[in-house]
Parts: sequence; structure tokens; C-alpha cells
Amino acid sequence: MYAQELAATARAMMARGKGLLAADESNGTCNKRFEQVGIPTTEEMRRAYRDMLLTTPGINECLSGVILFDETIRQTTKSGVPFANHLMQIGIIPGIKLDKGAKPLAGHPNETVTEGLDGLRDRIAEYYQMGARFAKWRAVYTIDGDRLPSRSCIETNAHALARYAALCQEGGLVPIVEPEVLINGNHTLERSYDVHRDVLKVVFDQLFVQDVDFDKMILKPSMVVSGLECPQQASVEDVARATVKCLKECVPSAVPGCAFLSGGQSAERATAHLNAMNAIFKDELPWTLTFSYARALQQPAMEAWKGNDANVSSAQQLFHIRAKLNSAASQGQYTPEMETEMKAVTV
Ligand code: 5MM
Repeated sequence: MYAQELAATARAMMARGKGLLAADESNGTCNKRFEQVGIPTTEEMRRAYRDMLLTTPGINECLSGVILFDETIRQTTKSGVPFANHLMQIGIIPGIKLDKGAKPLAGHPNETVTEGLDGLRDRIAEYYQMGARFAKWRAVYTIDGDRLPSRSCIETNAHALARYAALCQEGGLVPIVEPEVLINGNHTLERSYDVHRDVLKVVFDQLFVQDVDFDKMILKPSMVVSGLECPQQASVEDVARATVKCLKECVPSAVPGCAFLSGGQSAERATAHLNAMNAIFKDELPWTLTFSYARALQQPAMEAWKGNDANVSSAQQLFHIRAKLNSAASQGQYTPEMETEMKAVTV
């Protein structure tokens, strides 16, 4: 029923030089980030923060879509416009987080399965009415030596991701499929590669089994990086090469694009990695490679804002610069020298 609309939306999400903002932190995660910078953890502060981000002048030149949380899609800008309508008015596609979070996986200590399938068809219909045209569901995989992730974690999450994606396509939302292999741990780049490969193979197998159309979805993968505590950190170029090699092995060319999560990398590193992939593999990639960052786009702006109206303009400038740098990286045109604009912003 929605075939043409879904394919058009997926292509629009992957428009050249644009990426996605993940602003879909659940209240728990958002409050945790607010506490770290001393912002009061109230509903109005979360609204004001999203207002600051989403009314940043010129942001529509860098963003094709924004992923919202349930609370936010029901809120309005300071001038009373529902956030989803505001985004549509400035040419940005509103999206919605559909998962209900990663919950302990029975029988598998330290592993999770993402929940939220019950009642999903009805929730999709409601969000479509509210203006959402794409959605997101995040599965989480921990690397621990050769032991984790378990087969059970990989298969259970792939099954849920595919069920979510099939329901989205039935209800008119383009599914963003997000299997996040966590950066935490002392694993090597090679181990990260193997885990990403195992995870992505099973995810695409399940998407195929459950008849998900590859040209009407977006993949949101983690990058193949060394674990944060690994003594030998891979170079930017090694990360770019390992990540693209893995995607080429696992991701069908019918998928319009991959929009990476930042996963706890520094903002600069996340931009440099994305840039290297696009610079090295220019013209050799069957899909668009762009960003769908939360922390790597928002962190400098959140720290500058501090919940204070007087800081809105500086915070917006920092957010806009980060978005422009990643827009450049999505075209392989970023250089570290471009970071100097960030330093010139006074708070
Ligand atoms: C915004 O963070 C999302 C997770 O939120 P909850 O844990 O509150 O559900 C997360 O899915 C995010 O969209 C992606 O992981 C990308 O965020 P990063 O910070 O990794 O770029």
C-alpha cells in the first residue's frame, strides 16, 4: 500500500550531503546526560533542549531527518507548533523511536534483547497520523572475549529487528534497523570485525525471511573500531577500511544507505571515520554512507546550553557546525582544520 512512498522517503533520508539527528533519547538517558552537565531533569527542560536543537537556523541544509522520542513528538516548539509539524515545515522528515529499550535476555547474563513488539501495529498507525515517516529500533550486542555476543543474543535480536521492520513497512514507516555492537571492552579491530559480520549476516537473513523490502529501509550500524580499552587503537584509515569491507560483505546493494551511530566515539573521531570511508571509497559504494549521531552531534551544544536561555545562540552555533562538519564528511570533504570554527564560538 505504501510502496512508492516508502521508497521515496528512504531515498530522501539519504539525500546527498545530509544525515540524521538521533534526538530520541528516552527520558532516562536524556536525564542522565542532563545530570552530567547540571541541567534540571524536567519535562519542560527536555522540551526546551529539543526546541533549541530543532529550531537551529540552517539545520535543514545538513539534516534530512530527526528521530524523536514519544514525549517529544507530543510536544511543541516555544511558539506552539508540534515538533513533527515544525520539522516538516523546514523540509526535515520526522521519525520516531519505536523500541521500548534493551532488557535482560533470559538465561544470558550481561546480554539484552530489545522489547517493544506488543501493540506495535497500533503505535505505528498513531505515529503515522502524527506525521512520522520513518522509525528506529536499536538492538545491542556486547563483545566479551570469544564468549559474547552469544548466538542466542544475535538470533533473538535479529528476529525482533525484522518483525519491527516488517510492521513498519506495512504501516508506512521506513524502518531504520540499528544493530549496535558496543565499543566498550578491550577487543581488537579484528574481533570487532568478526562480530559485526556475524551480527549483520543474521540480521539480513532475518530481514529476508520476513519479507522486508531492502530498498525501503535504512541500516544504522556501528563502525568497526577497536574496543575503548584495547591497548592498540586502530587508525582512522583502518577503521574506515574494516567498516566498509564488512558492510560490503553483508549489506545488499538494494539498501539505499547506512547511517552510522557514533556509539561513544568523540565527536571529532566519528566525523573523521565517516569522512575516511567516503573519501577512500568514493564512487565504489553501492549505498550512501552518512550519519545518524546522537552524542557526536549534540554533546558540544548540550554542554554550552546548560539549560540557560542566554546560551541558546552559542549552543545552536555549535550544533550547526557539528552538523556541517558531518555533512562534509558524508561527501568525503572534511578536513581536521575545519574544526577551528568550533573553537571560535564563545559561550
Ligand atoms: C539517543 O540515544 C539512543 C538510545 O537511547 P535510549 O538508550 O534512551 O533508548 C540511541 O539509540 C541512539 O539513537 C544511537 O545509539 C546513536 O546514538 P550515538 O550517541 O551512539 O550516536
